[in-house]
Amino acid sequence: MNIWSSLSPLNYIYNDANFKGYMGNYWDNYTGSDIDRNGIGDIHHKIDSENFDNYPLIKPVENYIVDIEPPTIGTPTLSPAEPIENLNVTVSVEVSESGSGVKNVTLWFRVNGGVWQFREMVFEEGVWRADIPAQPAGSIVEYYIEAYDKAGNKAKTDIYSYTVVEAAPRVPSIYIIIAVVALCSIVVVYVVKRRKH
Ligand SMILES: [Ca+2]
Ligand SMILES: [Ca+2]
Repeated sequence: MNIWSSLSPLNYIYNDANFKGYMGNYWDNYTGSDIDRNGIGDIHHKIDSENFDNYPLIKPVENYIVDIEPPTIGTPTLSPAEPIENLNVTVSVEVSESGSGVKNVTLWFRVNGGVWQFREMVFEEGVWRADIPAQPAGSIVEYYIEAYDKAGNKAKTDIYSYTVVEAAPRVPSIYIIIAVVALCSIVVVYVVKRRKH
């Protein structure tokens, strides 16, 4: 007896919906129906007295997209590269996909070991982006990225982390103005004094 269908369940798209299941062959003399509309005949197809296809395709193969490869997620980058207190951090990442196409990319993060939260990433200028909200200095932020293709294959990165640093202390502008004025006065006095000699 031969095997007439896939050895394991496959992710596939049929009529714009995704399914997971065993897939057989297309037989133009198959007489069964497809009540549950998954593209697979609801009863087996009898090939001869010894051979059956338990998962006959209800339509020719070109009506199915089989995709068993999950998307590939690149290494994410942060902006700013060194996260500072009170500033959102934008996470950007490239995702490549063959087969059914990317369905969604999600950024998961947690702060100081708290509850995992997520943001849906948005595709713009060739990369997927989402923001991690601003955190106080010293916070440890862990994050990872998850991507699904349209056939339901899932990819996930390692967990990355960063520690939020303090913003550099800024000199209030009034002190800069005073310093500049003071410096100019010294120069003026010096020049005037030299001319008197
Ligand atoms: Ca069916
Ligand atoms: Ca794929």
